[in-house]
Amino acid sequence: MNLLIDKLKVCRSLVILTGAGISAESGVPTFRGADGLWKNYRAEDLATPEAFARDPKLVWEWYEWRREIIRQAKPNPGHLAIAQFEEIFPEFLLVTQNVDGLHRLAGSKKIVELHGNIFRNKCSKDGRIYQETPKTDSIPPRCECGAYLRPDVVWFGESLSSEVLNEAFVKTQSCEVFLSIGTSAIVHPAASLPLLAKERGALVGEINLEPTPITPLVDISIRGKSAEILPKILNHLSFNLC
Ligand code: BJW
Repeated sequence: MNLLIDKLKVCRSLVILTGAGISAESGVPTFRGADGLWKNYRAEDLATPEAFARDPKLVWEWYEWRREIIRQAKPNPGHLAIAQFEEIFPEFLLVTQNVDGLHRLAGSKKIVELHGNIFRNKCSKDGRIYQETPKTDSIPPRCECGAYLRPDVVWFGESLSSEVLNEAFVKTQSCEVFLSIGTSAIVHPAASLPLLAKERGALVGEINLEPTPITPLVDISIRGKSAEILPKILNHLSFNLC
């Protein structure tokens, strides 16, 4: 961890990629692993356009269940530390795969949400965005055009917003330090970002409970809980500013 802190002390541009692990200590289940969200279902049964077409009620109810868990959750010290990093580094971008909105609640502003936001909905036919869920007996609710609404998230096989993806790639190409935090680093294109950063000469660090496919490639790998490690790193950096 000391090497990472030393590098961060002289670094002007930082990009952070987060995944479900950063929200684990807020009580939001991760996707994979023993207690993961897929444990009772296969991803293809829930997080694909085909699954929604096949069984819209099942998919909608799974998301409603997750929304209820996330509504009860609060940002943890890991989210809060990342929000502070934004104040320290002149060039900063937080790229999150999470759809839970906890980074924004923690105060992060320089953020792109690669996989959308679970609380927004969109029409499955015309793409019209609904910031809130209309009150109705229909499950899923319907758009004014009559088609079902779905959560405004990115499912397998769907393209990410090109604007959002472009910002993530541009900042990753030029950052001095890239941190991958709480992600299994298997879902693309997010998982390509640390590799790109490494290729372009950035120092790449990883904070995770377990090894991931990128562990052998990163410069610094820190094992542990992000909600414990990130505040420690922040303490060293804030002290340095005085
Ligand atoms: C802790 C911790 C603590 C726990 N502290 N750590 C290139 C190669 C191969 C395949 C592809 C490719 N390019 C595209 C694909 C296909 C596909 C893909 O990547 N498949 C892979 C599975 C192989 N990608 C796509 O389809 C993407 N679309 C796309 O690329 O379009 C163009 C295209 C299409 C088709 C073919 C080619 C090109 C879209 C991906 C959308 C992903 N969507 C989901 C659901 C979002 C909505 C929802 O929330 O329901 O996004 S899937 C799910 O996985 C979710 C997550 O954001 C994403 C990543 O998961 P994450 O965050 O890493 O969570 P976990 O659970 O996997 O890991 C948690 C980690 O935390 C673990 O490592 C723990 O150890 C750790 N941890 N507690 C620190 N306290």
